Formats: sequence, structure tokens, C-alpha cells
Amino acid sequence: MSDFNKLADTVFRGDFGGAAQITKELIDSGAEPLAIINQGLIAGMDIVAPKFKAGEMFVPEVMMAARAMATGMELVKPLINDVDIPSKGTVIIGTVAGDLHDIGKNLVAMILESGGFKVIDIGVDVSVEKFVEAAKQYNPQVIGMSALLTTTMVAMKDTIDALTEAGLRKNLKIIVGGAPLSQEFAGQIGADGYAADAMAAKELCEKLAV
Ligand code: B1M
Repeated sequence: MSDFNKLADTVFRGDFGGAAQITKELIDSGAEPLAIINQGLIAGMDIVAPKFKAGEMFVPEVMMAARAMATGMELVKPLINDVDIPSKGTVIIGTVAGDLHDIGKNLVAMILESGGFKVIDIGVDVSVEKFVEAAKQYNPQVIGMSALLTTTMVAMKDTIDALTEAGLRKNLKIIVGGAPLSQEFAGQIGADGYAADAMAAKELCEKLAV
């Protein structure tokens, strides 16, 4: 097994220590930082993603794998310019106002990041104003909102309306997700898309962030 394959395997198994060690060894041996990212760290998450979709891996395992990938990324990132890191686009993600649930949102963020998006996570209980400010500041291709409570779903429409009123919708797609939501609800509030889970969110962003 090549060192890149070994690194991918440690990521897949959620082995943080192993991922850090092999990443350091690859850096010391002079391997290209982008090759470490693409052929090792992201390759590991590429094994995880379809298994999660197929129900062969579960949330805690996916989170461990994503953290192992992030551990390696932290070591490699200082060696390359941000502009050199291939990116499919910028996604801002947050849980809407009044809602503190973040496990699903964090999972979506990790899957998007491992899928090649630059993800700016603006946290939980995110006000309408904060979403608008973040859209102005980071100029993302996609804004993703998460809600787990039926009582906070309404904040999604308020946020979409505010982004529209601020004239920010031209080059911006809005996606929503969370257990109580549906495609129908997403359509009613004027979102560009709905994703039922983290993998679907990645596929949707790939379609929308062009
Ligand atoms: Co809360 N809670 N909770 N809770 N909690 C629910 C959501 C609830 C269904 C439990 C129940 O009654 N059966 C219920 C909501 C009822 C309703 O509105 N219909 C509920 C309630 C009522 C509450 C409180 C009001 C309880 C109280 O205090 N009386 C309170 C509210 C606090 C607040 O937010 N203001 C509360 C608090 C909490 C805890 C803090 C204890 C904790 C949250 C911890 C945390 O997130 N850091 C918690 C938890 C853990 C849950 C349950 C048990 C699990 C949620 C979870 O993390 N699931 C939940 C019951 C349940 O869902 N079975 C429940 C795992 C996660 C991976 O799945 O979040 O669905 P999920 O995310 C999925 C998809 O939905 C999707 O992809 C993810 C991965 O596949 N997805 C997106 C999510 N966001 C997306 C965004 C996208 C795309 C896809 O694009 C942007």
C-alpha cells in the first residue's frame, strides 16, 4: 500500500494520530502538499461518503473520519497558498435564529469541506442580520441554513426575504435542511434547494455552485 493510500485508510478509519503521523512523514519526505490533500486526505473521505449514503457508516464514524482529515489538513495548509487549494466554491452555513441544534449542521459542513468546498460555519442561533452580513463579507456561491425545530423553520423565510431585499440573490443560491423540513417547504419559502442529508447537501451544492 502506498503512503497516500495508507493516509486515506487512516482517514477512513477516523484515526487522528495515524493521519497526523503519516501526513508529517509525507511532508518530511518532500511529497507535494496538494497530492497529500487530494490523494490522501480527501481520498479517505471519498471512501466514507458513499458508505455513509448507503447506510454502511454512521454519524459518529463520519465525524471521526472528518476530524482525521482536518488533523492532516491543519499540517498541510500552512505549506500552500489559499488560492492554490482547489475549491468548488464557498458555502456559508449556519443554524437559524432560535435554534441551537448543530450536530447535523456540523456534519453537513464536514462533508462539504471534504468534498472540496470552502466552508464558513457561522454557528448556531444565527440571526437574519448575521446571515446577510456574512453574505456581504464572504460573497459565497451558496448559503446553507439548518433548522431542527418546527418553531425555528420560519426564520428561514425571514432570512431568505432579507437576502433578497438586500439584492444579494443574483449570484447566490440558498439551500435548507434539517429533520422537520421538506422539499415542499423549501419551495414555499423561496429556497433554491432542499437536502435531506449531508451527502444530498454536497450533491446539491455541486449542482448549484457553478
Ligand atoms: Co432537541 N429537539 N431540543 N436537542 N433534539 C429535537 C430536534 C426533537 C425532534 C426531539 C423530540 O421531541 N423528539 C424536538 C423538536 C420537535 C419539533 O420542533 N418538532 C427537539 C426539542 C423540542 C428541543 C428543545 C426545545 C427541548 C427543550 O429544551 N424543551 C431544545 C431546543 C433548544 C434550541 O435549539 N433552542 C432542544 C435541545 C436539544 C439539545 C441541546 C439537548 C440537543 C442538541 C445538541 C446539539 O445539536 N449540539 C438536542 C438533540 C440532540 C436532539 C435530537 C435528539 C437529535 C438531533 C440530532 O443531532 N440528530 C432531536 C431528535 C431527533 O432528531 N431524533 C431533537 C443527528 C443529526 C446528524 O441529524 O440534525 O437531522 P439532523 O441532521 C441531518 C439532516 O437533518 C440533514 O443532514 C444531517 C445529516 O444527515 N441536515 C441538513 C441538517 N441540517 C442540514 C442543512 C442542510 C442540509 C441538510 O443544508 C444547509
